[in-house]
Amino acid sequence: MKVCFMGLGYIGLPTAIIAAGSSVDVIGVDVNPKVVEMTNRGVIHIVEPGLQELCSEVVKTGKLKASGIPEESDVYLVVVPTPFKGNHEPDISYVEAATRMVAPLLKEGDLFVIESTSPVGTTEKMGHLIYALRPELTGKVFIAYCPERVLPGNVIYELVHNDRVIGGLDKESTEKAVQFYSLFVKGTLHRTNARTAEMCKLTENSSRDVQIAFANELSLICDKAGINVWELIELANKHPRVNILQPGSGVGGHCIAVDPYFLTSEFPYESQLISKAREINNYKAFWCAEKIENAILRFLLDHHRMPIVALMGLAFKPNIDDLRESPAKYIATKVLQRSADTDILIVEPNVHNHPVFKLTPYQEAYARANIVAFLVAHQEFKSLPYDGNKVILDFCGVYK
Ligand code: SAJ
Repeated sequence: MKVCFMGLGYIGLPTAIIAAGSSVDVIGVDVNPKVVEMTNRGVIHIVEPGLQELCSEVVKTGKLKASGIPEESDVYLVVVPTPFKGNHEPDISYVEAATRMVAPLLKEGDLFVIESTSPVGTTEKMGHLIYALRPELTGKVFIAYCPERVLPGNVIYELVHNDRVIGGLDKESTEKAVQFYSLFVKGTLHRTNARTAEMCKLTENSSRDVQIAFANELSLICDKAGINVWELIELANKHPRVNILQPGSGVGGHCIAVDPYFLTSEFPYESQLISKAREINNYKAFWCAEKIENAILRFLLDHHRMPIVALMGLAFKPNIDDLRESPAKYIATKVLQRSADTDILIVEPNVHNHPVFKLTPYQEAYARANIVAFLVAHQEFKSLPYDGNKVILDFCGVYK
């Protein structure tokens, strides 16, 4: 069996590698020539624990090849980004472009699956597009939606062990997709229809966003009330039916900070809570930036000189190199703009070079700074000894 992955990004690449480790031959397609070239050398272009070793292996054995254009296969998986445009409306143009690329290659009995997070109804739309482009195949291709659910940083384990929700445009498509995923997924494969599967993905991420917003709201209340929010949450979570998440510098990444808008843009009147959670989580990053700027002013008033400030972390969450929709990046940009006359050291241990930010090693930045703002709870930071002579703004519980 040959499988064509459209997209070799944070989800497409690991899934292609895991699939290639099972009994199938994989062709991975990406529009970025650098990604194609690196993958063909067996080198991964993302940071993900354990993935490099697996990639070298499947490229060496010839089970995974990369290319800029798709090849005729038996299964096609669309794993491209779905960002939003303008007014937080989902942009499915990459999904559509990938569908248009594979349509000419499809033959009777092939399986076409969308994994990209998509607004409800996208799989139906792509089904119509395929049959408009290839009318002779109408009803003869199996078409399904199966959202990915893996957590960056733990992708290899979760790709194999997480349960999956699989929804076909018809029962036969669901069954065909279940057969395919059972080649490399050990978790349970739950059958449904395409619309429910699409909605399920949006529900999962919106649910997490709402829960994090609650933790972030508590952190704002606690800051005003002079209460340690980390201790508070730990104590409240001792209740058998309470399970509060952790506050941080905001919510980032390409999933949780994006997917709820797929619901709020389409169902604006019905999604009041989801919409408010987005507002709170966005506001938290703004609030952190204000706190840092206030600390700089306070230092200036107290010491009659500008402080050295260390901003610790740029990634959207701990122990990864992914800066997409990162609240820490937003905070750093804002503080740099507003405090141009201050010596600001930017730290991100998981990134070597950044085109915009000049990066400083974390130990050096911590040692030199008068004000240290922890924006991401990277593992490395936890080994830094707490220095009471510095102003420490611990937004993400490094020292909790
Ligand atoms: N965060 C907090 N407090 C927490 C947990 C997370 O502030 O207690 C922040 C993180 O720092 C980060 C953001 O939330 O900025 C999102 O991080 P995350 O770890 O919650 O989620 P992602 O974006 O890495 O992955 C999510 C996962 N979805 C759910 O947990 C419901 C993952 O399973 C999905 O596959 C992924 O989105 C996706 O691709 O949709």
